[in-house]
Amino acid sequence: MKFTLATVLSAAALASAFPMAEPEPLFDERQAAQSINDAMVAKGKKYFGTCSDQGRLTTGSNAAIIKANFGAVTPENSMKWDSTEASQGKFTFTGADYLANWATDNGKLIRGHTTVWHSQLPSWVSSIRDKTTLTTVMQNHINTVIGRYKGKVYAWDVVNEMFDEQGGFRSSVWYNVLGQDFVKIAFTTARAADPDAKLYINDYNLDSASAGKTQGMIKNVKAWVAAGVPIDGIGSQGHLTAGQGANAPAAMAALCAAASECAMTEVDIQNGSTADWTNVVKACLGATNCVGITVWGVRDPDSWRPSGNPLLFDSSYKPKSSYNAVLAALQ
Ligand code: 9MR
Repeated sequence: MKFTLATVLSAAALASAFPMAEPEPLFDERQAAQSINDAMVAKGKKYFGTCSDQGRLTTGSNAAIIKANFGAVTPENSMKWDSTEASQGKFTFTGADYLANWATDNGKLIRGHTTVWHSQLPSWVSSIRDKTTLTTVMQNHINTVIGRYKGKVYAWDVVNEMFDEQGGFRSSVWYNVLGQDFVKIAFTTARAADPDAKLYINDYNLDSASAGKTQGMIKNVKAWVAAGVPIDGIGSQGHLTAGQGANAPAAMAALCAAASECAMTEVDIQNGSTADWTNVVKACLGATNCVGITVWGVRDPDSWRPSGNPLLFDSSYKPKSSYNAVLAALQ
């Protein structure tokens, strides 16, 4: 067809009458020069991952980017207690199944997140005051959620964010009602529910080796493991601010020495420099039992804290200098 002014004008009229939805990518475009997951695996690690969920995976270029550049996904919210068991005994797995099926169909590892946490916890759980009831509720939740994905999940964050900033135990329904026994109950139940999954204790602000919280994690994990609690790994979330990358290698060295394996599980860096990102990569490469790094999202505006552009892709889904710094540090 020959384009005349009339055809162009009528196309414009059509477009304004029927505004198009955001176009889906037609093919798995290669958004970045090279996959950071491939580079990570070439270094002997298991994955370079990110978090996602159904809403993101069906929007823009997220799915294409994850397919091409990442090797593992963590459900950002869909496997949490308030998503899976909002009312007692009534389990819903729509979002969780979507994420798990997407990962399986696309050959991505899954980091399950998370079963025992004080946050995103329905009030029917946090108001329980009886030990036996709370134990049964916890066991049933772990059995049902971890059991559903048995054999499909590489690692589970079984217990999340249980320490306070001094390295003591955070006040939560779990600790207040059950004492530190809740850790043993959670991990033994999780082990039985999926014997092949690596079981993690996960926390934030473990970003310097000398911090009280880091030392509390190390001391307690050593004691629990010595007492037979089946903890396989320590997860350091890694929600960092500019400059904090410098402490990451020593922090990971200390944490990784306390468990069979370790990982950086939710990394983002507000106003992170390329040096910060290089140091994060060095932190995992430097610990032989660090199995992988997960960043907490794909694109800056989709981060839980978008100010400070903390991720590896910009609002146009273009890889940033942070992505290229990660790639360079892996080469
Ligand atoms: O990124 C998650 C955000 O979408 C949720 O609103 C928020 C609710 O608590 O949880 C965010 O993810 C958190 C993760 O599950 C645990 N560590 C801290 C993360 C950032 O808050």
